[in-house]
This record gives sequence, structure tokens and C-alpha cells, in this order.
Amino acid sequence: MGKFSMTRLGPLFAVVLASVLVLTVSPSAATAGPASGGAGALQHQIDLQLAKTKGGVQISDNAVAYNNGDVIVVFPNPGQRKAPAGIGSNVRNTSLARTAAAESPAIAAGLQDCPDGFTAHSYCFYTDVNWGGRRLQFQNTCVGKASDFGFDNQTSSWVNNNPNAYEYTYDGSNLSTFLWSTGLGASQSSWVGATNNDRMSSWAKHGDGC
Ligand SMILES: [Ca+2]
Repeated sequence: MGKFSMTRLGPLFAVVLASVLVLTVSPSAATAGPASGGAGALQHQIDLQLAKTKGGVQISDNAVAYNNGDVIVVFPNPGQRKAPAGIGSNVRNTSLARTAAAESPAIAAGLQDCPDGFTAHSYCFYTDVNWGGRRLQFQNTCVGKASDFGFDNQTSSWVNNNPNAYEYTYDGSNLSTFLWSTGLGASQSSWVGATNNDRMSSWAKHGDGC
């Protein structure tokens, strides 16, 4: 009888033990995989952005600010075509980050998640067509150089929310070789066209203090 019990219990015990092993092994395996390809990949992009530009400050898991928040670059989450609205997740506990995040409720008024906030009517450039990829937001910048913000020769679409200003864009880094102009006032383009794609290196805002 005792021997019979052992042979019956043996396989059962093996199954239970296997289940415990699976439960024990799975979480550590899951941590090692997606973490390095998901959030880790996003942070790696932001680290590169901070390394190749000057004056950038990370204000969330998705965003880097320049010029005391006048310029903000928002990165898409891994696997996402577009950058998140606002400044993304895990807003840092600094006044710069909190101020930028506080603008978020006003973003719905802007086109394509480009902020039309209570302090300024932003204009935005996007690295992909249809307002995808990284979103580069500018409030009061009168003249800009794309390489200063890590997107030289990458712009494929744009938005202007300012009712009193428009932006001229150029191929050269010092406002040489005109490419296109945004509209005066709320306007947008999902695609700058094959001739102008990935060529913008500088721009100038005209109007509203510039
Ligand atoms: Ca592009």
C-alpha cells in the first residue's frame, strides 16, 4: 500500500514542483527581456539626444526641455507611431517639468498634440509624416537651428498654432535655401513633400514678437 502511494505521488509531486519552477523562473526572465527593449530603448534614445545637444534637461520618461521649457522634444513610446500628448509619463519632480506638464490640459486646443497653451501658441516639427515620430515644440523661438535640438534633416510634417505668426524653413543651417512656409495662423501639413523631406536645417518665425 505504501509503495503504491509513492508511485502515485511521485508524478504528482513532479508536476507541482515543475509549476513552482515555472512560477519562479518566469518573472525574472520577463524582467530581463522587455525591460531592455522597451523602456530601456526609450531612455537610450533620450540619452543620445542629451549627448548630442547642449542644454537639454529630461523632464519625463518621454521628454527633454531646452531654454527653460521654451523648447520641448517629445519621444514616442517604443512601438508607438506618434509621441504622446503632453510630455508623456513619469513627470519629474522639478518646477520646469511641472510647469511643462501643467500646459497639458490646453493641448487639446492645439493641432496634432502641438500645444496651444495659455502662455504661448506653439509651432511644431515632426520627424515622420502624419505628425509621427518625435515632436519638437517651440513657443517663442524666433530663429532656430535643427541640429541644436537633434533633428537636422529629419522634418517630414509640421503644425503652426500661432494666429499672429508663421515660420519660414530652410535647407541651410543659417537660413539659406528656402524650403517652405507654414500658414499664418492655425495650419498644418502631414507631409512636406518628396522635394523637401528630411532637408530642413533652420527656420525663422515671423510675427508675434519675432
Ligand atoms: Ca523624416
